[in-house]
Amino acid sequence: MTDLAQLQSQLEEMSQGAKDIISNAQTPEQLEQLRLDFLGKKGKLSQILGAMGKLPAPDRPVIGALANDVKVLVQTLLDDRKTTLQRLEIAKKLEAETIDVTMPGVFPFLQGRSHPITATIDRVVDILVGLGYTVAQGPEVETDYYNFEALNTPADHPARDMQDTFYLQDGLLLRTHTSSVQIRFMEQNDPPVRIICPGRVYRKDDVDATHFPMFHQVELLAVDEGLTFGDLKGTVRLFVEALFGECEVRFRPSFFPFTEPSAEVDVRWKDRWLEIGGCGMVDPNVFKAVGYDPDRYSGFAWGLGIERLAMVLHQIDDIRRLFTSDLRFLRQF
Ligand code: FA5
Repeated sequence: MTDLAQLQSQLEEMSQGAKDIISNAQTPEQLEQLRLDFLGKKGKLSQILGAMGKLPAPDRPVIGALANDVKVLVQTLLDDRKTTLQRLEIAKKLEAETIDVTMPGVFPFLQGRSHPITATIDRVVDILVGLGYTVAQGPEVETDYYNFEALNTPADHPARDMQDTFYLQDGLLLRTHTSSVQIRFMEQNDPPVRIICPGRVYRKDDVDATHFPMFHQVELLAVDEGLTFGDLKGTVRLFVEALFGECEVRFRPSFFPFTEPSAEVDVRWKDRWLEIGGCGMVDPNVFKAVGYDPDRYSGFAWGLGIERLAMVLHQIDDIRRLFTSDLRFLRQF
């Protein structure tokens, strides 16, 4: 005999039981099984509703309403538990897949590095900026005026033969030295001057162990009242020692049209002297070309060959090695 109270208590029991069982389900599969057990065609709720037909007609809506409440409750419990299980799953995955970005990579990463010429320029610039110089730049395609004329080297001057020039069209040329930047800077700036100009230069030189048709120089120019050759020598020595450490330096009297007196700077390397650059006191004619008063100002300048510095620094016996892109060579630096 089925009566109202019996079905009511069965529904109560079902909703109580569902709360415990569903909140303990551990997998989506278990949840699906519970859904079938409670709400499926042959599930508990169907069985209870099946018995409803035997109730007196006025009691049926009471059970119908209660059964509906239980159905909604069970469905809500199933949905909530499903969401909880999904969250737990994600948290578990995140923990398992945590990436330690500080771990070294599995593959040997190929690490880039500076070319020895670039690295040498960087070191040279660092040292000279440390001495108070600032970097100035100029074009590699120059006019005859900036490369020669304003540097006290007119067209018929025999010193033009010292630097065999690549001429371009329309009176242009590839600068043969960074000294052209001296003129460009002084034209635009009043003294005092303390600049360096690292850059590429070009000459029709025959290639050998110490010469290449394209190479790098770093120009230095200081202009002020009262600068002397002693200041120039001191600066060269300070620079060479900062770059190479203890090392023998020699000043050889020389000639440049734009400096007077002039000297070549040699560094002792592998039991022989290697010329690293030229230097001297700025010629008064150069000051006149840029509108500086030569009676008031004096200055010194140098142009050092970067490749030669790199050769001494790294014991490189042939300049061509710096330009052949041989990785076996480059990977040593
Ligand atoms: C000059 O170029 C002058 N402008 C330097 C200078 C500047 C003197 C300011 C006075 C005042 P020189 O031609 O000697 O000088 O070249 C300077 C340095 O460039 C050389 O000592 C050498 O280290 C380097 N050099 C010259 N020709 C080559 C070449 N073909 N390949 C590699 N390095 C070179």
